[in-house]
Amino acid sequence: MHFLPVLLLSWAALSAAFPAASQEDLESKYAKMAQKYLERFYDLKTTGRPVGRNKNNNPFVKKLEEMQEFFGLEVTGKLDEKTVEMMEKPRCGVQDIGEYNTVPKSSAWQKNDITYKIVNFTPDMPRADVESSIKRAFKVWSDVTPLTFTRVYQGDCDIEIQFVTGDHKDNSPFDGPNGVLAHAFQPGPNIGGDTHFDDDETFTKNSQQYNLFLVAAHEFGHALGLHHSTDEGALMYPNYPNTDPDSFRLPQDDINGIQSLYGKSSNPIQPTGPSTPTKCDPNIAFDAVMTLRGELFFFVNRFVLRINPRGGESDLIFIQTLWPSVPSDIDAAYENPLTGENLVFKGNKYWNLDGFDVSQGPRSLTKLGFPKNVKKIDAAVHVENLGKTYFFVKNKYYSYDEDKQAMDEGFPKFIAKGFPGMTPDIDAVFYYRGLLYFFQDSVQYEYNMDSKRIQQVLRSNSWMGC
Ligand SMILES: [Ca+2]
Ligand SMILES: [Ca+2]
Ligand SMILES: [Ca+2]
Ligand SMILES: [Zn+2]
Ligand SMILES: [Zn+2]
Repeated sequence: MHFLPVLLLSWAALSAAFPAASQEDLESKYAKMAQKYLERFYDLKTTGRPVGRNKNNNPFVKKLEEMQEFFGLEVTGKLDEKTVEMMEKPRCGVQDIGEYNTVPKSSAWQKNDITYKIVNFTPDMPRADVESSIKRAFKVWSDVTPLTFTRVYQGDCDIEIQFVTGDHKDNSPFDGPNGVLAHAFQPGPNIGGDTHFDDDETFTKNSQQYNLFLVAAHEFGHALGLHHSTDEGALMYPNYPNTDPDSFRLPQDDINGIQSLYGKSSNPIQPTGPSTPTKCDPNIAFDAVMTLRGELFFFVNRFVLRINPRGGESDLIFIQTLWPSVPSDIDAAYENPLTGENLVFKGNKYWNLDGFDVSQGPRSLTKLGFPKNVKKIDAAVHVENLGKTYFFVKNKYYSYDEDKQAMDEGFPKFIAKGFPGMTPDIDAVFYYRGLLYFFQDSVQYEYNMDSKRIQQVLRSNSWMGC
């Protein structure tokens, strides 16, 4: 069985590419790809018959719905655009369902000291980089458990690490570039724990795809007994993560998973990890909020919640997916509709965005006229009808004139003077339809600039349609 890598094309692009093809032709094209995906990852039995999608009790539809549910997509039982897009993402070769083969659910090693062997190397990277990536990937797990990992060079070991291509005699052939990146076996004797990387991929030690450390850390989760997680921020989510490998921290979902198998770390201070934000969490707080071409972007740690304020549709996306060079945990962001640019801030640096491109940066805050002692700003907003951008820093604010491209004289001023009713330490602010929306922890203030007062106190997630 060969899983063909599928190009990332939207429906529109495909229609343009094949103007003569009917919609049914296109759907059947995807149906074949989807059939293979579901056979591979959702244990759909091969029928050999063409796929009918609209019948009741159709195993294909059942499995498709299971897949949509796993990924948090709308469960339609149909091959819609979002489902096809999800299926085209590079991912791990292990199935997304708990019970499979003869391996019992959540098996774990019956010991804490695990041995591994690097059987061969990839030509993509210097050996030393492969070794350090593998070592760091094991450390991710040993940091949060009593587990230890010792490399052996010969004889028996628990986890054999290999770079292979195509059919490599374990009934799970690899598929050439993209598609499946690697797979690993549950703990157990012989092939148990073994981890295989598809060497038709290009592995790297930087943020280019595919970072070996990130892929290995995920696979070792399987080699230690973890299944896939539906938490899209988790390391054990099936798809390749769009996250900066250098600043990687093991998410809390994975910490909870591995500790349920092996117990807590012996470290006196228990490690914790980032949690994936849920938009309807009543306590959600935001790092920054901005408008961008009619949509709202709420930044939370590694993520941005993208909201259509009219349609109520929302998407949780890694910041890095949209703007690869913009870091996590940003401080502030705003849109300047005059220039069509957005600026995002972290520490004493900022980046210029042109839609979904990073057009410039990082540059230093002093470029905007901030004094050197301003090391970071809390929040920023552009007020269209005044042509001013306000920057909030602790209990004060600065006013920047976008026409003159200079700070206004006489600033900073106290927030309490310019925005009566507002208190220091603003988390985030944005401007929408003539009003300002300030955020402090889980509270949002709708502020009228003309009457200089708070019109409404709202939950921070009032825009999320919860
Ligand atoms: Ca083994
Ligand atoms: Ca592959
Ligand atoms: Ca902030
Ligand atoms: Zn996996
Ligand atoms: Zn294999």
